[in-house]
Amino acid sequence: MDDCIFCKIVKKELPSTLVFENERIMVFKDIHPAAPVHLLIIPKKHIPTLSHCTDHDASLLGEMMALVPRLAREQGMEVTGAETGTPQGGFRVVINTGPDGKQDVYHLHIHLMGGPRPWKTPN
Ligand code: DGP
Repeated sequence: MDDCIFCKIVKKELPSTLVFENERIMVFKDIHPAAPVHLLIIPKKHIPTLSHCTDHDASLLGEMMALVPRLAREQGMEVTGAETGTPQGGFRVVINTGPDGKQDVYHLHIHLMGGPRPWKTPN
């Protein structure tokens, strides 16, 4: 998509603070962080919203989601102590979808937000 901001980031026509990249996926820092750590996980191919995904995208979506614990660990926000009843750390995973879902950029992305509270976002 010629006028898609995230496609331009994928093509390196726009700068981003890159955290991870492979043939199918990019992860970079959100330009307006809502938490101490705020990453965006995107597919390199242009998919406008989660609502446009089909069974054919299951493996790509799975790969994107499977990156979350690895990124969380690398960013120091993995959950520890849950087994002993004293959980610490953690993060939120959000996919805003469509106008009612408050999506602003129409290139599928997973928000990964975490770090010590309080954050700007409610709850
Ligand atoms: P959403 O509302 O779910 O569509 O979130 C879009 C996010 O994308 C928002 O948190 C800000 C971020 N964003 C928008 N433009 C840019 C950009 O050019 N670079 C980066 N790194 N993030 C952007």
